[in-house]
Amino acid sequence: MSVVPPEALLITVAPTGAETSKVDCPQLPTTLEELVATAQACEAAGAAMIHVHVRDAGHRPTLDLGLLTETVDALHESTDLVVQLSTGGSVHDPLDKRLKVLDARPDSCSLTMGTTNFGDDVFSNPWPFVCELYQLSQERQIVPEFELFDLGQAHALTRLIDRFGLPYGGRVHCDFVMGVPGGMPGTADALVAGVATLPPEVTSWSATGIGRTTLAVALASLSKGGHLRVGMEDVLTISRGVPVESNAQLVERVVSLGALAQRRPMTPAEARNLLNIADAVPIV
Ligand code: KMH
Ligand code: ZN
Repeated sequence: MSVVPPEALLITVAPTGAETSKVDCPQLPTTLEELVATAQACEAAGAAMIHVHVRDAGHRPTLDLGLLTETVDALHESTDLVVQLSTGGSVHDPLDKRLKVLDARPDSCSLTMGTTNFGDDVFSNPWPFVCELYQLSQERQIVPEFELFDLGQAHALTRLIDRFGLPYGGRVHCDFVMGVPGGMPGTADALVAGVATLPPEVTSWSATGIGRTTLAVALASLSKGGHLRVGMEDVLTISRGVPVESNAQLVERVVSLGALAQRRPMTPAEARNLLNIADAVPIV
């Protein structure tokens, strides 16, 4: 049982992603210094967890293990945020490199529950890969966040838990990623259907709406008692035609929405309780 009060709202920030270029969006945090500054600003604004994609010196997405480890360490040193590394990477990353992400020892890892058309690309997550990544997260004692891009993936979570048992830590936390061209739409109706499809083992869930679905999904999630993910991985405009200035601006906006719903931001320590993540231990 979670000891976190029900009114607390987990806000996860996804500040960078792997699909937007620095040239198109100079305010995207792509260097370690920019990422740390963003993380600190978002923590101050109310975020409790950070979903991290790393870029190389040319601002390109990378799964370089040295950079991932350096990033996890830097975020642990400079913030209290729960550090979640993306195992999704970019649509071009091979499966074997995505498994290696766990070697960087994050608190949490994303784990997408199936293959999705992703615009003109394919975000590949074949069932054997899902099973291998899940078992690796159990072995390495890393708490997964199950990313659900469509309803079939919510159902696949039942199959995964039936076959391999609960995740490390015993809590089952999901994130609905809605509005990807190729996945489920970013609508209240789809969110309601998704929540109804979750297996009973789920202990918490959040939602994020891509692009113009961001507000509809955030409001629907608050209505259903869910948590929220926001960030420049998911949305680049704050209103029609107006670019997002910073990730903290997006966090501040959902803190305000949460306040209207009488939900206060969860602290990072409460998020660790919710997800049953031990205090970060330094890498030796
Ligand atoms: N970049 C997307 C193809 C994740 O981080 O786990 C996949 C993604 C999901 O962002
Ligand atoms: Zn991601």
